[in-house]
Amino acid sequence: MSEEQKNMEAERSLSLEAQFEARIARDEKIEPKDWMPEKYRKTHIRQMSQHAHSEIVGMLPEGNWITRAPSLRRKVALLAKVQDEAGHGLYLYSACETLGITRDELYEQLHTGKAKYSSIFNYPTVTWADMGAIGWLVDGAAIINQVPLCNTSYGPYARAMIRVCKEESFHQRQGFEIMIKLAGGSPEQKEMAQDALNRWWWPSLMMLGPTDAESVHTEQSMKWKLKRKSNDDLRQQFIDQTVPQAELIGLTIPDADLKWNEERGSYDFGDINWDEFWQVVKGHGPCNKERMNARVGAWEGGEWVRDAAMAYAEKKESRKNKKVV
Ligand code: BYC
Repeated sequence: MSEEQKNMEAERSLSLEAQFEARIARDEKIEPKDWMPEKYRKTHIRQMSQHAHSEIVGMLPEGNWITRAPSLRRKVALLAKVQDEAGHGLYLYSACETLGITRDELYEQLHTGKAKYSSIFNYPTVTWADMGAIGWLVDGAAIINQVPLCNTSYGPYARAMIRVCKEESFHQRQGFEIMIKLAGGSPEQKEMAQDALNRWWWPSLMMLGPTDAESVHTEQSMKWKLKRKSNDDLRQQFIDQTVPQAELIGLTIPDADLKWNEERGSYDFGDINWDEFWQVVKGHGPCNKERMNARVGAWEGGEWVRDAAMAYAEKKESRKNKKVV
């Protein structure tokens, strides 16, 4: 390319970038075939694939309890919730594919540890009350994070989020209902609910990401309207919404420093153990190995199904071609 051509190319992409920024400023949706900066494309693949992987890995801790749900009604609701999560993962993988990455590449990134998934799913589910706590707290935090994403700038992500949020809201209610029942039950049941709240509270706060001061992507993602609220704002909103719910059902949030701040109109809360968070993110949480083994095992175990489907498709195609000749 000559120097002149290079300059023309740079000028063209500058004006494309200016047009792109103007569209973002006007709150227009960016669609898959529209021009977009390479960094916008990459950061969307990063966040959306992390989200998709979280949904798929997130099925594991709850899948653990489907066969042990205490009644048929509970089993049906939990089964439906876990199936919804598979669906969310699939919409999100499809949305990622519109940005020019293949499903196989996305899986490969998860299986080799190159792509992250939410820290929260690396904790064990040891009692039935954990199903309540996950629905109430984890899905509760997810809704707070995801409702603003219905308004994100990338069209396929924003549209996927509308349905995801409706389903998350059912998940949150099924979890809270389990907690209401346990908290109002026998002393042993109430203790089980309190124990689950004690174990899931802090990881749920961490799930919303590092503090704004530590968050490397927030500034740019907010500019591109990929993120509509910062991690700290979402965390505060989650706390303010959840504390009264715990009070309503007679459970205690495990934070001695939690206190209503009249001036700010929200709760002050204690220090989050960010060392624990980063340990979990780096792969050293209580269940990271177990989760990855389950996903990689499912991928390897399903190889023969994929091979058979491909062989069948090829056979069908070659028969069709023979008929045409
Ligand atoms: N876990 O600059 P930051 C669900 C990483 S699924 C692990 O603040 P960003 C559900 C972050 O990726 C819930 N890693 O990042 C499913 C970055 O590392 P990289 C999942 C985390 O993107 C089943 C680094 O830390 N929801 O709801 O601006 C059952 C610096 O962070 C985490 C979504 O994925 C974490 N918790 O903000 C029930 C929603 N937090 O990538 C429920 C969409 C941060 O540079 N995602 N990191 O290597 C988001 O909204 C944002 O990506 C986050 C992080 C708020 C999570």
